[in-house]
Amino acid sequence: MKSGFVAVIGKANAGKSTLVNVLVGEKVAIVSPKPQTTRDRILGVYNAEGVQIAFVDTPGIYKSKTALSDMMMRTAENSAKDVELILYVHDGHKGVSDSDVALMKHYLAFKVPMIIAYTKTDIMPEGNIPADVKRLYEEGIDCDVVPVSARKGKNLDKLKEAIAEMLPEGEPLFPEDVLSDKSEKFMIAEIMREKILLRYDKEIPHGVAVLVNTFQKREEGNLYDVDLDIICEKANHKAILIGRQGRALKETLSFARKSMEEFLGAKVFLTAYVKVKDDWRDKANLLKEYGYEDGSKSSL
Ligand SMILES: Nc1nc2c(ncn2[C@@H]2O[C@H](COP(=O)(O)OP(=O)(O)OP(=O)(O)O)[C@@H](O)[C@H]2O)c(=O)[nH]1
Ligand SMILES: [Mg+2]
Repeated sequence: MKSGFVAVIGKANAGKSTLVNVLVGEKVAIVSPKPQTTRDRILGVYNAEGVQIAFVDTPGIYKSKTALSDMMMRTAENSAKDVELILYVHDGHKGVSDSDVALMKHYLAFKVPMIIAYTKTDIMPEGNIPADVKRLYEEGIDCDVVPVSARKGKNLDKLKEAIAEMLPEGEPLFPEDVLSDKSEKFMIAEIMREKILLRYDKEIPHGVAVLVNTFQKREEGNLYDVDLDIICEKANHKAILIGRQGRALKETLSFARKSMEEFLGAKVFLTAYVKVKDDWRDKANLLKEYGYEDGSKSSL
């Protein structure tokens, strides 16, 4: 069979996690309209007759100046090494800029086979696609460009075929029932972070980490107890997160709980506390405590 690791790389907010989720057919990574949503390397496995594709979703490339961002950039960079293929995700509706070309060339220089998924074609004039593809070829970017829409599910079979074709013959890398390398507890923390990314603006969601203290199924009834800390980096962020009379937090927790219940297929009893850890994003010991460490495929 065809099998291999595929690093999913691209600028922040390009649509990498959305694409991985639809390709795998399950939500393995959270998604939001804000850049820097994904902070970890996340495995998502696609299985079909004669093919297994182990997608490695990564944090998007983004210029920012915290130790957390630096670590995220290293994670993306390391994930692109030691894989069978790089799937470079480009947000087609933004056109093609010089920085896109430079980044694509940077990854081509890894000497790993590469395919470009030119995504979000549902929100752009179709006529722009040939011109952009031509520009890429003229720039010397000599690899397959596959226009897709993750949102509308367009051309995904073609993309999977193009990927499978470039993978080597080999044994499956994971048993068929393994879809991700992340635990339910990890996804619970991520769902909380996703709802915070959707609800709050500016630096607030980027300065949040979620630490799950309790994740336990009760012996009776289909019910989980979840207790977590929402860590923010400034006292004024805490006030905004909680909101007047606690309303903002209550609403956000309610959205998160519903989403957790859907994910677990069970009732969730959710309690949460907002805590301040000054500038945790720049403190190595706290980054580690909250689970942010350099990731590469070899740690899968
Ligand atoms: N219209 C449209 N929107 C999309 C598509 N794919 C993703 N999006 C949207 O683009 C935004 C970013 O999507 P993500 O999947 O979180 O992007 P990402 O590349 O993983 O972002 P980071 O994790 O921050 O690097 C979200 O609002 C998605 O709903 C698509 O095919 N069409
Ligand atoms: Mg992402």
